[in-house]
Parts: sequence; structure tokens; C-alpha cells
Amino acid sequence: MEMNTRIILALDVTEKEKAIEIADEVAGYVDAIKVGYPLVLATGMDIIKILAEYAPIVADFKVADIPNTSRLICEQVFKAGADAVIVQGFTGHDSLEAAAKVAEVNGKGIYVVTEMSHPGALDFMQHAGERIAKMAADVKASGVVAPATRPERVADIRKTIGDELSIISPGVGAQGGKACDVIKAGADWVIVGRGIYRSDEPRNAARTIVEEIRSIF
Ligand code: OMP
Repeated sequence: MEMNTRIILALDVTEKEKAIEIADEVAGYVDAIKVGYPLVLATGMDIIKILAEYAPIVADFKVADIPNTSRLICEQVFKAGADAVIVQGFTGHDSLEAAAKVAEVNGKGIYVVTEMSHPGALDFMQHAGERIAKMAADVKASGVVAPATRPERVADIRKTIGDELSIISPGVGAQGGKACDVIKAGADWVIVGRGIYRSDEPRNAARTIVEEIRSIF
């Protein structure tokens, strides 16, 4: 994924036409489009290839299974045209390694969820965040997913993984996080969904965030 705007659009709409319309509108203002269960379950896996015309695709299936099943899932996701897949880290080293191996063979990437952005992540996930981040570095993941709602945790995770891995960070806008804060804390990209796709003018919404981020460099 090339770093330009530092935005990944989370395209969690459930209508094919709407998804294509927004992708077309924001192309050039986002570095990738994240496609997940809402859109794929509503429209089918073909949407990945269609949207790949506009930007690289990060498939958010939060893969969390035994190594063999994780491998099978990742193979299908890459076959469908995704450039990277998001996997959960709490499944442990063997599952993560299986996903990383499929990515390597296919010349693709995996992003490993460390600690999620919602309040419930404090119940269990936060305690494991650094260990998961270390594991992601160990299997040579492309990067980790860490919460824009807690920039201080992004800073901790950046310290843990060093500069080798990227940090992609959801929670900007609708969940209360601020793009500038989390980029300053060490994230490489922000993931933005509702703040862009629910806007009356998605392109302007994306452009505003790009300008905000550029103002800190
Ligand atoms: P908005 O809250 O609408 O900006 O969307 C955020 C997107 O990031 C959604 O697609 C979430 O599923 C995803 N996400 C989180 O919000 N928090 C996380 O901790 C992890 C993810 C993710 O893996 O992308």
C-alpha cells in the first residue's frame, strides 16, 4: 500500500451501487479501501475485484480460526483480489503464522488486530495488546490494527514493534478519535468509515482529513 493520503476508507455500506459510487468519488483521496462483512455479505465477494479498480483492497474478515481454516480463508480472500487481509491476533502464534505464510506466498499482506477501538476492548483485549503486537512482528506481518480512540496505546504499540511494521488505526470520526492525534502517536494510516461514507459529500470529507493530516508534517 503506497503512502500518500494516509487514509483507508472503511466502506461498510450494504448496496453495491452505493459502494461503487463512493469509491469512485473518493478515489485519489484514500490509499486503500477496506471491505468487510457488511458489504461482502450483502453483495458478494465479486465486489472486491470491482472496487480494486479504484484503490488497493484491505479485506477485513478479522480471521480468527485454527491454522488450517485461517489458511483456507486467506487463500480465498487473496484469490478474490484483495491486497491484504485483517486477522485477529488472539488466536495465537500458529494461526497467525499460517495466515502470514499464505500472504507471503501470494505476495500479499496481513494486518493483525492488537487491541480494538471500542470500549469493550478494555475487558480482555487490552491486556494482550503488546504481546499480540510482538507476535505480529515475529511472523513478519505487514502491520497491526490499533485504536485511534486511544492514541496513547498506539504509541505503546509503536514502541513495541519499532518501525518495521505499519500501524493502521480505526476509530477516527464516528468513534471519537482524531486523525492528527493518532498519526502523531505513531500510526501510518487512519481507517475512516462513517465519517466519509455517511457524509453528504464523501470526497470533501476525505479531503478535509487529508488536509488535517498533512498540516502536521
Ligand atoms: P467507523 O467507525 O465508521 O469509522 O468504521 C471503523 C471501521 O474500522 C469499521 O469497519 C470497523 O469494523 C473497523 N475497526 C474498528 O472500528 N475498530 C477496530 O478495532 C478494528 C477495526 C478493523 O479491524 O478495521
